[in-house]
Amino acid sequence: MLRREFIVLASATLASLSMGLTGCGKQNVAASYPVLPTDVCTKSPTFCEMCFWKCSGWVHSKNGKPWKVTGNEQDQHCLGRLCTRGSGGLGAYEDNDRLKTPMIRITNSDGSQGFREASWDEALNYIAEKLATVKGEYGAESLALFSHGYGATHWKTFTKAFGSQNITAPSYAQCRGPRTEAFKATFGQGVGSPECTDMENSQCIVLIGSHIGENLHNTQVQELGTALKNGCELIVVDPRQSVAATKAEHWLPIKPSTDIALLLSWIHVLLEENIFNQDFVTEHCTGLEELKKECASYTPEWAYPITSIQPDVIRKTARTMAKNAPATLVHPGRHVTWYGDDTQRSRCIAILNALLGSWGSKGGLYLPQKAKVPKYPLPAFSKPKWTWKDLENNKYQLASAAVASQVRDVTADPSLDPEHPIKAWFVYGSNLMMSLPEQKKTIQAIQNLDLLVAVDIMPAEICGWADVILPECTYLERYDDIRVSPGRKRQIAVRAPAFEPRFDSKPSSWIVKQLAQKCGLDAWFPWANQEEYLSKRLEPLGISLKELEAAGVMEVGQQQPLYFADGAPPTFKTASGKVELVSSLFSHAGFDAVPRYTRHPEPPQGYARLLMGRSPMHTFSRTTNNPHLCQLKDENELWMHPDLAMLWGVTHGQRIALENQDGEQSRYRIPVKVTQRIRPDCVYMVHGFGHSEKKMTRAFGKGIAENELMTTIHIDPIMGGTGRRGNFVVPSALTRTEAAHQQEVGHA
Ligand SMILES: Nc1nc2c(c(=O)[nH]1)N[C@H]1C(S)=C(S)[C@@H](COP(=O)(O)OP(=O)(O)OC[C@H]3O[C@@H](n4cnc5c(=O)[nH]c(N)nc54)[C@H](O)[C@@H]3O)O[C@H]1N2
Ligand SMILES: Nc1nc2c(c(=O)[nH]1)N[C@H]1C(S)=C(S)[C@@H](COP(=O)(O)OP(=O)(O)OC[C@H]3O[C@@H](n4cnc5c(=O)[nH]c(N)nc54)[C@H](O)[C@@H]3O)O[C@H]1N2
Ligand code: SF4
Ligand SMILES: [Mo]
Repeated sequence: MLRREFIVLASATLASLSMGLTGCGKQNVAASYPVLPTDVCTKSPTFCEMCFWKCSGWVHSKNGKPWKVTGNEQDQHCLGRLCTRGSGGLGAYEDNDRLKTPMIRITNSDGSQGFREASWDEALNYIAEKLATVKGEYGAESLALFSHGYGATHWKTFTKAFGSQNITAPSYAQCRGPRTEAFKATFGQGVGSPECTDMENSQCIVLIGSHIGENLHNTQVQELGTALKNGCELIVVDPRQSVAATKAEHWLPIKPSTDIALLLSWIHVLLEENIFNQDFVTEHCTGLEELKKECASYTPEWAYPITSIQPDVIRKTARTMAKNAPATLVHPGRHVTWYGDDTQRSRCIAILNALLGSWGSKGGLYLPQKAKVPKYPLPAFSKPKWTWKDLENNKYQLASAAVASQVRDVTADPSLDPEHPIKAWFVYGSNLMMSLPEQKKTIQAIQNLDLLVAVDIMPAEICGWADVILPECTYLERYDDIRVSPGRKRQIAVRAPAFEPRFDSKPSSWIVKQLAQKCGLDAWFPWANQEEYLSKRLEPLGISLKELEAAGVMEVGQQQPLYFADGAPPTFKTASGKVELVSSLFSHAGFDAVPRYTRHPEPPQGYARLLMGRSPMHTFSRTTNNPHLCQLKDENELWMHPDLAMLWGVTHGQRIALENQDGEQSRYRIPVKVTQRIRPDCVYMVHGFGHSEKKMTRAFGKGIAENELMTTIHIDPIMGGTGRRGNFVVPSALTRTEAAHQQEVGHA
C-alpha cells in the first residue's frame, strides 16, 4: 500500500514540475516517508530506462522489498530528481503482464498459429540454426537489427560479429535524424542527446513545437523552469497551446506545416534590420551575402498569409531574440520528423542560432563534454559486402544512420533492391508496430522474413509477429554498459541489478553471450560476465566497478571550457571549416543550400490535420501498461477546438472513432477534449495508447494509436525521415458494433 501512495504522491509533485515548470520540489518526495529504526534499507545505483534521458538514480529496498527509485544528486541528467515516469520505474519490475519465458511460434494441427513456451537453450538453438540458414542463402548482411535503449550494446556487437552492419532504430528517421543532419551541415556537428542547450542561462528561449513540460526530458524541464524564474523571455510556436505556451511571453499559434515560412521571415528581419550578431557572423560564418539575397523577399507581410502570424508579431519576436543574443536559444527540438522538409526546417533553426551567435555562447548552445572510456578490446569485425548505405543505390546520401523505414520497405518489397536482401530481423526494445508509420508495410515486411526475433520486457505488439520472443529482465534487474553521454561535465554512470530477475527473464548481456556461443562468435564475447566486462572498461580510468557502484556517477577527465568566450577553440567540421549559412554539403548533393518554403497539402473539406505529442505520464507505448503510471493516465484524448466540435457534431467527453483520408479506421475510440487551446484546423492526441495486445491487460483497447492513421507519409529526400503530420481525420462509425467493442475491450 505504501508503495502505491508513494507513486501517487510523487506524481503530484512531479505533475507540478510538468504543469507549473517552476515548481520543481528539491527534496525527493518519497523521502518524506518515515523510516523506522528497525527498518533495513539498502540502495543500488541505476540509470533510468523509462525513457532515453538516462537519469542516474538509486533503487531503494526496505526490509528486502522494493521500495522506491530516487534521483542521484550528482547527476547532470537529473540534478537529483526523477520525473513521474522515472519514479514509476518499479512498475516495470512489478508488472505481472511481463514476458515470462522464451516463446517459439508454432503451427497447430488445425493450421492455426500460436506460441509455445521454450527453454532458453531451445529458443537460442532455434535462432542459431535459422541464422545459419539465412547466412548461407543470402549472406550475413541479410540480418538487420532494430534497437532502442541501453541494453542494445551486445546485440549491436553480435550483429557486427555475425557480419552485418545493418543496425537501425526508429529514433533516427522517425525522430531526430533531420536535426542531426541540419546541424552537422551548418556547424559541423549535431546537438547530441542530451542536447547541448544551455537553457538555464538563456535570456530568451524559442520553442518551435518542442513541447517541453509535456515532453518531460528531465533537465530540460528543470532548466526551463530556472530560466523562467530568472526572467527569460519565452516564445512558443505551436498550433496548440502547450504547457510551455501557457508560460510564454509570446504564443504564436501557427498554421501547422508552415514553420519554414516563419523561420525564413525571422531570418529576413534579423538581416534587414541589421540586428544579427555581426561579430560572430564575421568571425565564424560563411555565406552571409548569399543568405541575404535568398531571404530578401521573405518579409513578415509575405509570411503572414502563409503562417497566420501577424507581421508586427514576427518583427517584435525577432527583435526580442536579437536583444537577448547571444543568450538566445532557438531550441533545435528533438522529434522533428513532421512534414518531409524537416531537415530544411532544422537548417533554418541552425541558421538562426548562427545569426544570433548562440553556438558556443552562454545561454545558447554550449560545447558538450564527453568522458573518454575506451571500448572493450575485441577482434576486428569482418567487412560486410554491403551495408544500409547501399540500399536503393544510396538513396538517402546524407543520412548518417540507417533509415529504419527504408530497411522495412526493402524487406517488404525486395524488388526495390534485389541485390540487397533483408531476411532476418532482431528487434530489441522497439515496438515497430507502434513506431513505424504505414503499419501494413511493416506487416508485409514481416511476411517476407525467414526469422523475426523480438527481445522485449512486455508482450508488445511486435512480439505477436515474432518467430521467437526473448524476455529480457527490466533495467532494475541487470547490469548494462557504462553510461557515457555528452553534457556540461564528463560524467559516467552505472546501472547495477537491484533485484533478481523475475520469472525466467534474463539480461541481454547473458542472452547474447549464449547465442554467440551457439553461432561460433565467442571471440567477441570473451568476458565471463557483465561485471568483468564493466571492470575491464573501467580499468584504464583507474576506477573499480565497486567505486562506481558506490557513487552511481563519477567525473572522469579534464573539464574543458563550454563557451568560446572562456577559451574553447572554435572548430567547425564543415567543408569550409566555418559555420555555413549557405550549405556546401547540401548544394553538392543537389539540395537547396538555403532553405525554401514549400506549401504542404491541406486537409480536405471537413477533415482536420492529425497532430501528435507526448503525455508527461508516459513514454511512447512502453509505459502505458505500467501498473502505477496507468493509474495516472490510462487513455489519451482528442484535443479539438469548439468550432470543430460543432462542425463534427461531437461534444466534450464523447468517445469517437476516427477515419483518415485514405479510409483507414482507428481500431478503438477516444474521448473528445473540447478546448480553446488548439486551432480549429487540427486535432491532437498523445502517442502510446490504443494497444491491441490483450496480454497488456491494463493498456489493451484504451484510446487510439495514432500510428494506425498514419498511412500517408512525406519522406525527407535529404535523409529519409518520415513526415507523419500530413494525415487528416474525420469521425467515423467504428466498424464493429459498440457491444462487440465493449465485449472485446471490457470497458466503456
Ligand atoms: N506514430 C508515431 N510513431 C513514432 C512516434 C510518435 O510520436 N508517433 N515517435 C517517434 C520517436 S520520437 C521515437 S524516438 C521512436 C521510438 O520508437 P521505438 O524505438 O519503437 O521505442 P519505444 O516505443 O520506446 O519501444 C518500446 C519497446 O521497448 C520495450 N522495452 C522497454 N524497456 C525495455 C528493456 O529494458 N529491454 C527490452 N528489450 N525492451 C524494452 C517496450 O516494452 C516496447 O515494446 O518512435 C517514433 N515513432
Ligand atoms: N513524457 C514524455 N517525454 C518524452 C517522451 C515521451 O514519450 N514521454 N519522448 C521523448 C522523445 S524520444 C522525443 S523525440 C521528444 C519529443 O518531444 P518534442 O521534440 O518536444 O515533440 P514533437 O513531437 O516534435 O512536438 C509536439 C508538439 O508539436 C506541436 N506541433 C504539431 N504540429 C506543429 C507544427 O506544424 N508546427 C509547430 N510549430 N508545432 C507543431 C504539437 O502541438 C505539440 O505540442 O520527447 C521526449 N520526451
Ligand atoms: S526523464 Fe524521467 S523517464 Fe526519462 S530517464 Fe529521466 S527520470 Fe527516467
Ligand atoms: Mo524520439
